Amino acid sequence: MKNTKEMLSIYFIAGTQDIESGYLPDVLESALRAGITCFQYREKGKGSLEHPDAKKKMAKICQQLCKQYQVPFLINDDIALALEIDADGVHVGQKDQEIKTVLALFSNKIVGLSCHDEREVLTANELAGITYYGIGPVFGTLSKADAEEPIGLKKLTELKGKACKPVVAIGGINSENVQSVIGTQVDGISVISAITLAKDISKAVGKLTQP
Ligand code: 3NM
Repeated sequence: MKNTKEMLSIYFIAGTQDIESGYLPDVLESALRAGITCFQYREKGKGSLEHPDAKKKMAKICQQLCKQYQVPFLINDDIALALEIDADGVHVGQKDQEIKTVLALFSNKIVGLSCHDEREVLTANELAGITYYGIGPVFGTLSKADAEEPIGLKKLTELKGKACKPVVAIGGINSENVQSVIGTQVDGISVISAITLAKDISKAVGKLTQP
């Protein structure tokens, strides 16, 4: 992976709860084959794996696939698991582990932080070591029960302008609206359902890249 912008260009996020029928590693492998540039294992919310051993096993299968395709493998929120299996990095939210603790533990790794407003972006700008900000939700999303209010494209543009780190947009991004999101000059887009609910994953990933 050449740089962070390249890594963020088609960033796929999923956990077993996002797969309606089928097997997460099969979905992931199709997405990897189609050209996703980053994967975040996010085992969270209704229907997610609860047993730590089951989660670790699934994480390791996904990690191995990402290695095969030379795509960074990140873990959402679960710092202990990310350290234990030596993930390429972590993504944390504002309500997860304290970001300074995370940065100390992952000094040579990828660290992503979710930001939803100007205050969060400006606070994050003061910290060294964050690799990128995840900003959203841009549009309404059905994939995160406790998502904030959608911020829309204008606010996304504003927040991108304030960010001193690369930005990946998140929330409700699909083949219909992806070009409008890319038009805000963000560094990349991240999706769950645009890939997990697609009948043809290869086509779905293609539509996220080409106008
Ligand atoms: N985080 P979809 S929105 C995981 O705003 C996540 O921080 C969000 O799923 C945030 O692509 C979101 O299906 C869900 O809308 C994104």
